[in-house]
Amino acid sequence: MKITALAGGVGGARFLRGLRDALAARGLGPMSATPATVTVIGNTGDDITLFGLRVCPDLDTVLYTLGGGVNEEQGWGRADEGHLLQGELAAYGVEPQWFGLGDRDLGTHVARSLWLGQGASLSEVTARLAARWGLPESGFTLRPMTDTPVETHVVIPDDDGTGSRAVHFQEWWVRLRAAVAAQRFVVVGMDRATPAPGVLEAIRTADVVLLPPSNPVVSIGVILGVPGVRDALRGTPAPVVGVSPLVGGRPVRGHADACLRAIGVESSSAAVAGLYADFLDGWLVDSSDSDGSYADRVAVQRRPLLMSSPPATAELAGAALDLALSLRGRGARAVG
Ligand code: FO1
Repeated sequence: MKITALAGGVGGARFLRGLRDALAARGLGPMSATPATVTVIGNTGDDITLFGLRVCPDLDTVLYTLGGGVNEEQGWGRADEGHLLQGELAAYGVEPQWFGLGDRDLGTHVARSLWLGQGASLSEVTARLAARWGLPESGFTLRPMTDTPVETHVVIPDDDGTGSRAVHFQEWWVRLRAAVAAQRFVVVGMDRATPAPGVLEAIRTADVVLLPPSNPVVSIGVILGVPGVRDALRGTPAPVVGVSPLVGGRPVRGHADACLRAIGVESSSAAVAGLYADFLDGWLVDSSDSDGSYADRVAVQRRPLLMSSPPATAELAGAALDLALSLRGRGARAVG
C-alpha cells in the first residue's frame, strides 16, 4: 500500500508517528510481507535563513519526531538540547535572539547549509538527513514540497497603524506569537516554484492520500500553492482523507484560528473542509462537532481528535486510514 501525506509541523509529525504505529499494528510494517510505504510531502514555507544557515522547521520536526530525537513537550527541536552557541551569539549581540537554535539542532542546519552550498538540492539534502534518522528503514520518504527556496511572509499593520509591513512567518509566529492581526500571507518565491521530484507522482500513484491535522493556511495551504499539487489531488484516483486541526473551533496547538481569520475563513472544521472541497473525500472531526452541513459532499466521521498519547494517535491515524480504504473505488470526485 502506498500512502502519501501532506504535512506541516508538530501536529503533522505526531500524526505520522501514529500512522507508523498503526501500520505496524496491522501487519503492514517495514518487516512485514506487505510493507506499506509512506511519502511525506513537507511544507517548506516556514523555512528561514538565520546566521547564514538554512533552517527548515517543518521538515526537521518530521525528521526528529519519526527519528526519535524530538523534544517531546515542545514538539520541535531536539531532545537533550544545549544552548551554548545561542548564548555565545547573544553575548556578541547577534540578532535575532527570539528564535532559539539549540546546539544539536544546529548540526542539522550546518549539514543542510553545507550540502546546499555544494549544489545539492533540498530533496537530496533531506534524503541524507532522513537516512541518519532511519526514515527509509520504516518505509517513510520525506520530500520537500519544492526544491525552490520559498518563505511565507506575513503582512501586518505598521507600528503606527498607518501602513503595513511584512515580517517573516517565524517572526510573526514566534516573536509576535501571532498576536498581531495578519492582513495576508505571501509565499515569497512561490511564483518560481515547481514541485520537487516525486511530489506529483506520489499524489497521483498513491493508494491513499492523508492530510494530517496541520495548519490549513500556512502548512497544508502553502503546499497546495505549489503549482500542480492541487490539480494532482483533484485528479488522483486515491481517496483523500483529512483530519480537522480544530476542536471546538480552536486549534489544539499553534495559531490556526489566527491564520484562518487572516484569510477571512471561519474557525470551524466545516470551513476548513471547505478549503479542501475540490479534492477532499473524507474528513475526521471531533466528537463534539455536530455540523453535518457538508456531509453530502464529504464522508464525515466523528471521533476524539486529541493526540493525547501514542496509542490515541495511532488510533486516530488508523481511523483516517480505514475511512480512506472504505472510500476506495468511489469513482471520480465531483470537482467542487
Ligand atoms: N518555536 C518557538 O515558539 N520558539 C522558538 O524559539 C523556535 C525555534 C525553532 C528552531 C528550530 C525549529 O525547527 C523550530 C523552532 N520553533 C520555535 C518552532 C517553529 O516556529 C514551528 O515549529 C514551525 O515553524 C511552525 O509549525
